[in-house]
Amino acid sequence: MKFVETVAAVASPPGQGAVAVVRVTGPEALAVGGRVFRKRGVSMQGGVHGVEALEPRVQHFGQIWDEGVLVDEVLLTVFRGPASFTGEDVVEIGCHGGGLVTRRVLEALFRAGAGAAGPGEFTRRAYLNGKLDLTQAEAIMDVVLAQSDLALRAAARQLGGSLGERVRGLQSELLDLLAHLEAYIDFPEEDIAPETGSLLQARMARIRGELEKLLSTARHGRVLRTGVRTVLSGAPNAGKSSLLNRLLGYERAIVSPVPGTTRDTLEEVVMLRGWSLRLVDTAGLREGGDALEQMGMARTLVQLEDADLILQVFDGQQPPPDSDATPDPRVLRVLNKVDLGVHPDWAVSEVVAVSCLTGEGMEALEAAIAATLQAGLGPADAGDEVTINARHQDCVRRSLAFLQAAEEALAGGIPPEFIAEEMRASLGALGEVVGRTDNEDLLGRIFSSFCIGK
Ligand SMILES: Nc1nc2c(ncn2[C@@H]2O[C@H](COP(=O)(O)OP(=O)(O)OP(=O)(O)O)[C@@H](O)[C@H]2O)c(=O)[nH]1
Ligand SMILES: [Mg+2]
Repeated sequence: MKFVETVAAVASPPGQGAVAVVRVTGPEALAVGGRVFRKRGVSMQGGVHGVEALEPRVQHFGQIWDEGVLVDEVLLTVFRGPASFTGEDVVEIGCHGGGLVTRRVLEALFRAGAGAAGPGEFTRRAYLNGKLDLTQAEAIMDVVLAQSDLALRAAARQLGGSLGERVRGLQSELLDLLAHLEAYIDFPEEDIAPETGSLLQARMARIRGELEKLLSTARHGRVLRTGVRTVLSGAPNAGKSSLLNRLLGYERAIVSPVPGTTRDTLEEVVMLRGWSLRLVDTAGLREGGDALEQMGMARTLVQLEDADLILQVFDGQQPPPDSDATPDPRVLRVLNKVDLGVHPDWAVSEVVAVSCLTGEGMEALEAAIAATLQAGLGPADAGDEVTINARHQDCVRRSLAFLQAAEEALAGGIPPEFIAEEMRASLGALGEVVGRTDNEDLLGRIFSSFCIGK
């Protein structure tokens, strides 16, 4: 894939800093760089050759000039394609990190022939030039946006290609299976390795299991990317807002002895034992209440549906509620106001007892939250575990559905060409995860493993 245009953009964030980075990529990158850069101790007549001749992957100290005016002293690095991030020739300029000076360097590059790069264009070029697969391209954004150590570690692993490898492994197994099926279709009379239907079935089931495993990481993936949706629920006045404030460490929500204080939901993010929690304070649920409170309660119910974790807050002075609905693994029961004493009907072993007033029990609550998350989402820092995002989830779901259809077709004695059709669709959907599906690949495999030319 060749891009005609050479483009430039500022790669560092806006605002002031010690340094900023301006990047140029494309076939003319070295020429463009050469028009604005003067290496220290080398005369200006160098021009294009001045940068062309520079040793790549080494920082060179020099100056940026624009229309005869000195703009800044910079460090310039040349990367020659394909050994660069984008796969094209790249020039990176580290200039001083001011808004104006950075803009001037960029303008100098524009005047020297570069166009403006679109959003994500460097990564897009890297992907289209085969430097990254789609999961790695996505991981770059995950690394940038990571809010917790765990999220960062997961993103870094994905950037390293862990998810891509796993998907390619499954693609390869599917291709193998497909190749066997194709051989049945094309040469039914040929004496190919007698794969029995049940053997094929077993291999399909194994791949299906792997796809299901991959799919099950979606929830953890979402939690890592956007935080654990943690909803504080409970009767009015139980102390939900007080607990939110305690966990945050400052008075964010209004707390009052009037039941029905919280009307609208309120969200804040807090880090807790490596997990990023998106805490949602809600309006307490009760019968009645005015119209506003009713609207608040409706919002509470929506929040409860989407929750990853529910901190159900009770007032320890009140007796436990009679009936308990079917236990929900997302729920952690928190008995609040223990400083005022606890009603004798509470089985204190089944709740985490705290006081939002004194802070008593907060350590135990944090430990219980971490343990609940661990139980529901698997170990937070699961070794080389991959986690998929919403897009991958969609692809894997479709892939799985086609594979299941193939399994059913096989079990139902449907002719192999129909089974192969489903398999190909399954493979296609899976391929969308990494962004490449390769028909050449399939052909190559059929030819090599079945010696068709003989
Ligand atoms: N003694 C004592 N009082 C508490 C504790 N936690 C909360 N309170 C008090 O209980 C009352 C209600 O607290 P809130 O945090 O507003 O309760 P809420 O669950 O958010 O109530 P709504 O928003 O009305 O649903 C306030 O007067 C708090 O000061 C506690 O641990 N001990
Ligand atoms: Mg409240």
